[in-house]
Amino acid sequence: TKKKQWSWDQYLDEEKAVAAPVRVFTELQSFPQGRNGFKAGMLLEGVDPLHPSKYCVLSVAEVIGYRLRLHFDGYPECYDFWANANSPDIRPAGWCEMTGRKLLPPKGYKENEFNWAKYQEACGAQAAPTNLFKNQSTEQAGNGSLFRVGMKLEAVDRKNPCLVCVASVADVVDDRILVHFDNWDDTYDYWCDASSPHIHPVGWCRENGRPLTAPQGHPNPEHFSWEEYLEDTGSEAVPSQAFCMRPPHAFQLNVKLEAVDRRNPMLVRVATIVDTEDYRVKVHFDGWHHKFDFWVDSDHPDLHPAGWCARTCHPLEMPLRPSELKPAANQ
Ligand code: MLY
Repeated sequence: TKKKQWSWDQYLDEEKAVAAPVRVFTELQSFPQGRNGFKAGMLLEGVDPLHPSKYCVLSVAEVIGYRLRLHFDGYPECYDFWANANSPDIRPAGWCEMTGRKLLPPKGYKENEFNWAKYQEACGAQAAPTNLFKNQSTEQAGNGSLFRVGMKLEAVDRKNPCLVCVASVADVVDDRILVHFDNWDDTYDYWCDASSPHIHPVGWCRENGRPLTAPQGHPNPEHFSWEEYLEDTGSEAVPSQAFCMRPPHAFQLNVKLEAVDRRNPMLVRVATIVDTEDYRVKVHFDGWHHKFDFWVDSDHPDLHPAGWCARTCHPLEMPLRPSELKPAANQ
């Protein structure tokens, strides 16, 4: 059967809906300037999404439009993940060594045995040329520079968002910091910039009448004192001028956009904002059951303006039509 070509214009017309305007998206969500120059097989370094404190040896497994499937060399494919070509989480081969960071080598290699030149030769693969990395700002943008590794702050645990916890700056790269929760493993860590609504200066909870979650194993968590803790750990608080919380996002209810499908992240789907909070939006995939709706930070790099897929040569999964709704297929 002949299928009419799907178009955003026609769809918005039919649905009497509007697309979220480009200005409500961040730069990393919006239409990219250049092309995705990465090619399958290229080697690079990047942050492990499940352990954000670790930089690992990665290779490009697949390129679709402006997106990349990245593979941990030597590890099973089930750990592969998707990133945009302008992701600040990826770096050229050699970046860790140059910046004094630890690099997790491919499985089977010892940390001190790994050598990029030999590795490229051994696997007959090339490092991704540095000019492909569009993300890396060369300067520490504004307030980012006041953050120093080891300084303390109060931060939302994004896996347990009702908790504001004692945290440290674990790393600083360009204008981003790595937030680490004291005495917890790195699976709760996240990268953010000085404008993040999730980070606050020492004393914020007390000033705002909110409970502060002490470090794991703290002897007296109910009576945590920053003064004592800073003293005992020989650390400083991040200066309060470092924080510059951004204003709430400007997504309106019912606007349409393109969003990565969390259950199958190689797919980008037609979506609608069905609920909003100051810094989060609830995404619904058009034509799909509401049980697949999810809350996400409004600046998440998997949200894009309508037309992003067309512009970046990425397939767009169009909405299911009522006639296509098969109970087994979408439930
Ligand atoms: N129920 C979770 C809570 C962990 C909170 C960790 N944050 C504070 C970094 C657990 O005990 O595993």
